[in-house]
Amino acid sequence: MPDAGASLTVSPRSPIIGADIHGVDLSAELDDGVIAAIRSALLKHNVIFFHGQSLTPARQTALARRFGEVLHHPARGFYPESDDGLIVMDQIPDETFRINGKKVIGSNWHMDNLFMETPPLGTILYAERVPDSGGDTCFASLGAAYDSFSPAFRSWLDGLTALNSLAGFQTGGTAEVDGPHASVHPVVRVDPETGRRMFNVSSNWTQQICELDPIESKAVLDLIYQRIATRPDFQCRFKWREGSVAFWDNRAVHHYAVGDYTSQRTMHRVMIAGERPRGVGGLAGADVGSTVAA
Ligand SMILES: O=C(O)CCC(=O)C(=O)O
Ligand SMILES: [Fe+2]
Repeated sequence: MPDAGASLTVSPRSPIIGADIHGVDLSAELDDGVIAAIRSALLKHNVIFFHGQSLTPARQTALARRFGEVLHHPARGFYPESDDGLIVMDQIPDETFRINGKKVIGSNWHMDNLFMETPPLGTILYAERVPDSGGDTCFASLGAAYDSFSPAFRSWLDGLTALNSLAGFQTGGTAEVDGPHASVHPVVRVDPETGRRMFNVSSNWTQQICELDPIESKAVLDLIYQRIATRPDFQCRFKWREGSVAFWDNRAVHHYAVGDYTSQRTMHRVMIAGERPRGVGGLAGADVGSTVAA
């Protein structure tokens, strides 16, 4: 039987972010060499796209498990999850592109679950049904955004940590959460495999830079978020078809689910567990406590 990934090719979308992967059937049992090639494409391009796939929930979670443990969402009531950890996001926004008055899930620049002590390594999203038009997902490189600042500013940021918490997370009710609601992480994370430095803050979770007062913290965070959100050269935008798969490195990108559609969009989502983020010189939130400057 031919190997389901023997003819795998990686086509970068730009030198900065995103690549399309062809020649692999994700529903098949893939050998270690193919998984290693996918993993290395993910680390290099930060988000990778597959096309024309056919994934049952069991196959999708089996695929995720080749890259790490499946991560159950710690906030109960986010979305019903299968025992395997897969959720089905079924969304039809109204003509104002909102669902029950709230923004479409993920329609802001963000990382997933940064409030956790060990935020997800990545997320695998599979399109079961796509809207007639709209509903793209955008991705922005946190490494490119970091690199674009001056050396002096970067080295100052390298020594900072931030408090990330679930506060403000919209669960539609009182959030019951397994594990801590908040974690302190370095503002700049170093990828242990590539050595790449990248921002590790996200407006939906990051409350404050611990070493700064609230006004300073807001100004610095806004500057970082603005750089991530407003530079198309650090971004790519994915147009979904039925059977498309996006696999993003949640440590390396912000993503934005554009909520501009009014017909059904059904996505299957699995998160992969990650490790505690480490910063420059091994800086870790656990080493600095969780107090913030008043
Ligand atoms: O629906 C999408 O395109 C992505 C939504 C999102 O933010 C997520 O699944 O983490
Ligand atoms: Fe997300």
